[in-house]
Amino acid sequence: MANLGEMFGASSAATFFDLPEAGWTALDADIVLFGAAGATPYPSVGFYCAGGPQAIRAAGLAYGAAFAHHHFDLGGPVLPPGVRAVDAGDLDQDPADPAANRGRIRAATEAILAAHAVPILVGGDDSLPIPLLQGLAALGRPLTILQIDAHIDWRDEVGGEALGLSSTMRRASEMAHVAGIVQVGQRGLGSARPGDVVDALAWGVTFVPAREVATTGLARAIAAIPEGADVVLCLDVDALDPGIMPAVIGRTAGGLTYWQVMELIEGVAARARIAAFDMVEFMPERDIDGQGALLAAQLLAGVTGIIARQRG
Ligand SMILES: [Mn+2]
Repeated sequence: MANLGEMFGASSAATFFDLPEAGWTALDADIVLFGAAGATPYPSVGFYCAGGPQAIRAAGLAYGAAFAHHHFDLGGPVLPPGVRAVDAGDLDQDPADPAANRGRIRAATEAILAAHAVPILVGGDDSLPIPLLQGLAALGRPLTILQIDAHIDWRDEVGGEALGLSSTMRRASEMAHVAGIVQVGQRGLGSARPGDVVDALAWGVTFVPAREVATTGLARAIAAIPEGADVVLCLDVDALDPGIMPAVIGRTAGGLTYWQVMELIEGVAARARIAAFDMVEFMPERDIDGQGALLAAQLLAGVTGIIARQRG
């Protein structure tokens, strides 16, 4: 079947946007994208987002051939002249060995920081950011997290597992190098109990629910990020409205639009430095006609472009 990528001359979907492949030794780039099928799965669901990185690479095929074209959402090419981005491939994750999975994500993050590049991790489920954030301790600077998600992920444990996808922000709050957390996009019912919200507020989280974004806008969320901070962007794609992002395990109406996510991240990038970005919870089996994968690829390209502009 003909597609846009073929029209522009794309050949394969081996890497994100047909970017150069990179190995883990001698990384030489400004931005390093990599994938992971999972980290710390709950036994009930396993690696349910394992196919995410490959589905998003395949959807990014159209962008690959057009990557040097003018991107109207960025006002120029995704990568300004001289800024290099590479795809280091997927880590070799095993659902039966979560400790080793976390170790590989930490080591990959540290290798990217050692190369003075910005890590972009594509999942995989929302347990991935825990070892990513642990690895980011190597930056040696306090971090502010901007979590964009329908859920707050402040459960202390689920079924005895403290490092799974519902505990990500609580574990982050316990890390000495995490100075602040801003969470945007909450709505409906999720795993959070009333006590989890109390704990998060007591810690100092700023919550900006999806309803506020829809009715009042993004100003309070952007202003909650300290000027000059080092920010980790943690994007769970279920933050987006399921009408445009159906490829998630639990669809909840009332989510964010493409422009709300882009303008939030642009607004943050105008006042702070993006230290890392993760995009998680893309579940190919729930996609509809590839629509969610295209949106995920479009957002990945857009945020890569925003980060690239800080490196140019
Ligand atoms: Mn979520």
